[in-house]
Amino acid sequence: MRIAITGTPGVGKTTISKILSKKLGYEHIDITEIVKKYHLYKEYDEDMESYVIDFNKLNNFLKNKNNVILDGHVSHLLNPDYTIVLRCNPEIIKERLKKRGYKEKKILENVQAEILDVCLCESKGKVYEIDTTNKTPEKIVDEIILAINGKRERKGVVDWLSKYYYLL
Ligand code: DAT
Repeated sequence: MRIAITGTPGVGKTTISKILSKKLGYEHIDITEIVKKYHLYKEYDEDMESYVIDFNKLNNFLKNKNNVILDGHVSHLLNPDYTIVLRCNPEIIKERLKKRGYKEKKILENVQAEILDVCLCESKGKVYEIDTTNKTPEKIVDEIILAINGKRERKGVVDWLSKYYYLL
């Protein structure tokens, strides 16, 4: 079983993945970390201050991995059996990314991606979407475990667009 924990940067993927992997006894794989560590990228994009992932290399690295939590904003593209899409109020994401020291342009791109449901729209197969806003990590993890056990699928739990369209 490969579980993808996806969502816009700042939504809480790593926080949730760490707790979830412990509870399920799965290996936690932080995609951003392994891409850097094992040079699974094509180049560094100075403008976006991020690595351009080489998906051939990344998929090859992951090919024999089983019972894993894939933690990253592209994890839904890595052939998971189940995809959890975390959502969070764009204003909260904005504050978290500011604290992380992201530059304005990168913050805006990510806030807009959250408003436009980018990770959700890209997710295929079994997908379960959760609005994490004002929920504790423990509560979110419990909800994920219930969803996985019940093989639940759900899409369309938030509508940021009608409230935050002016940020686009
Ligand atoms: P991501 O991995 O999606 O980039 P993260 O797990 O690093 O996000 O979380 C970003 C910040 O938000 C970090 O300081 C922890 C905090 N956070 C994450 N989930 C939270 C939650 N459910 N409630 C409150 N704070 C949370």
